[in-house]
Order: sequence, then C-alpha cells, then structure tokens
Amino acid sequence: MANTSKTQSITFTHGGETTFVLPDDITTLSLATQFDDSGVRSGETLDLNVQGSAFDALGLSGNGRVEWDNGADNTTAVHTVDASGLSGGLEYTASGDVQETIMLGGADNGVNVISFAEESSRYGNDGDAIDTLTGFDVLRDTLFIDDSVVQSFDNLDLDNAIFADEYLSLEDALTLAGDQDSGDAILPVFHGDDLYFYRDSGPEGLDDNDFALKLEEVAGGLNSFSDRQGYISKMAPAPTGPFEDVVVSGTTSGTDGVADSFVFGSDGAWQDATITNFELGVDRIDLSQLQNSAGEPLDFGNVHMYPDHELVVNTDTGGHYVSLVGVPKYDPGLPTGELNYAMGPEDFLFA
Ligand SMILES: [Ca+2]
Ligand SMILES: [Ca+2]
Ligand SMILES: [Ca+2]
Repeated sequence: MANTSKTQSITFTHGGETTFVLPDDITTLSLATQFDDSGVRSGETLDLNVQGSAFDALGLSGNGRVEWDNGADNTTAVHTVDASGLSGGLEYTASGDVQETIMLGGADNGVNVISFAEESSRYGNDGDAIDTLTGFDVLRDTLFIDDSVVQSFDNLDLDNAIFADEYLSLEDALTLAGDQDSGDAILPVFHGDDLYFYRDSGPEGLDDNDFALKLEEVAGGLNSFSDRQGYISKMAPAPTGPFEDVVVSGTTSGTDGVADSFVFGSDGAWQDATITNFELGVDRIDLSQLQNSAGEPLDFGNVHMYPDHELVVNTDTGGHYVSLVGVPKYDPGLPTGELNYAMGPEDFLFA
C-alpha cells in the first residue's frame, strides 16, 4: 500500500476547534480556508486536530488563519506541510517524532508563527532529525525556538556565524558551530548554499540532541529576525447593524449591546466630544454629513487615529478630535501600524 497516494480535500468557512479522523487510505489532506472579511480581519483561527493511519502530508491554502500542532496527542504527526498557498497565516508547532518539511509562501504571504521546541528539530543520527523550514519571511513571520522568539540582535549570534565550504560534511560544519562558545545563543551556519540554525546543548560540542534547523529560501536578511506577531490582524469584525442614530455632542454615551450609529452633524457639535462606550464590532461612526477641505464627502483617508484613543477627522474646517474611550487604535511600534487599526473603513458611514 506504500505506493498509493490519495488526497482528501476539505474547505472551511469558519474558524474554531475541529477534530476529525481521515479514512485509512488517505495520505494527503488538502485543506482550504475561505473565511468572510470579518473572519479574516479578526484573526479568526481554525484549530485543527486530524488523525489518519496513512495520513502523512498536509496542504493548506486560503485566506483564513490555521493552527496546527504537529506534536498534539490527537493529531497524526505529518512529514510534510505545504502552506505556501495559505495567505491567512499559519500557527505551527513542530513535532519531536518526525522529521518535518514546512513550506511557507515567502515574502508577503500571511503572517506565520512557527514554533520549535529544542527536541523537535535535532541533529539526530547523522542529521536525520533536522527539520526544514522553507519560505520564512523575516519581515512578517515569527520563529520561536524553545519558547523564545528568535531575534537578530538578541539570541541570534551573528558575530560567530559559521561559514563552511560545501566540501565539508554537514557534520563537520555543525561540529565547527558546536566548538564556538556562544552560550545559549543560536548560531547561523552557512554550509555551501544551505543555512542552518544551530544551538549547542547537553554535552559540549556537537551531539545528537543539539538543536539544528535547516532554513531554505529565507525572505529577508538574517539581521531582521524579530517578533512579528503584531502583524496578526485582531481587528473586531465589521459592525452589521441594524443601527440606531445617536447624535454626538459633548460627552455622549451609546447603549451597550445596541448597534449605535454615532452621527457627526454638520453643525460641528461633535468636535472635541467624548464617546464613552464605543463598542468595536457593534457600533459605527456616521460621517455622511461632513465634507473635506475640497468640499467633497469624506472618506477613510480623512480619518486618522492616535494611540491615545483619539480620532481625528479632517473636515472643511480643519482637523477635529473626538475621544473614543477604551478603543485601541494601533500599535505605534510597527512601521505599518495601519495594518493594526482597530477600526477600518467598514466602521464608518460615508456619504
Ligand atoms: Ca521535527
Ligand atoms: Ca551538545
Ligand atoms: Ca452600542
């Protein structure tokens, strides 16, 4: 039966925890996520636990976020995970029981978080337990090794990186790495055209339990490894109504649990107002009575937000502030903070 290969294809339209067992003859699960916009923008996640006696390869695609723990008790540890077509992002935990190849989509393809415990990718017997990670995007993906994020100028020892000619064996190259005095840091090891991350543990020098991971087709430079989890969208789902109008003036409160449409009127009474209980994902803001400096209806480009919970609306009379108490705006620590705006165009009514 070893030569047969049979694929089962499944599409999920929602996140949540899902456990199922594949028929005995299925070797490959081809799984697609097709979430709606709200599911994508809120970072809704499909947490999968799948078992199958012949199951050995997982293919992932689609716009929804997927969590896969290849070492989970109720999951068959697969050798191959191809997430190169998954734009929704992968949360992956590697297994200590199998030698895995994990394929990601390279630059600008989803925000992936990949976790290796030390024992899940080891040198093993002549390198037979080293996992391979392909298409990691240093600028959008996060790599954990033993619960610590790999960060270029923290626990990644770039100063002592090993450059080994390809005529050396992999064992020789990693032996050079094991001879370095890098403490608990992770050493990059260039072996010919290949790149490995190596960390010595246990007895000093290379042995079968030392951490080793092969990286292929890394997108971005070795000096940019960082915690990129802030790029995972956690915006509330878009509000859907039906709405009840609340005119904003001074200190204004909506009704909890009711879809309020906070109206910014043409008389300007909303300027410098405070909305005390704006509910993300439920309430919206109605800017349809306002115009920009060119006398045109406003759009999302006229709306700005600051980390201190203030909304700025640029109208024909200038920029005016409204405080939305308790509403997070974005993480100012990231250069592309707009990815993490708590409110998108869907949260506003424009003319
Ligand atoms: Ca492994
Ligand atoms: Ca060692
Ligand atoms: Ca409300």
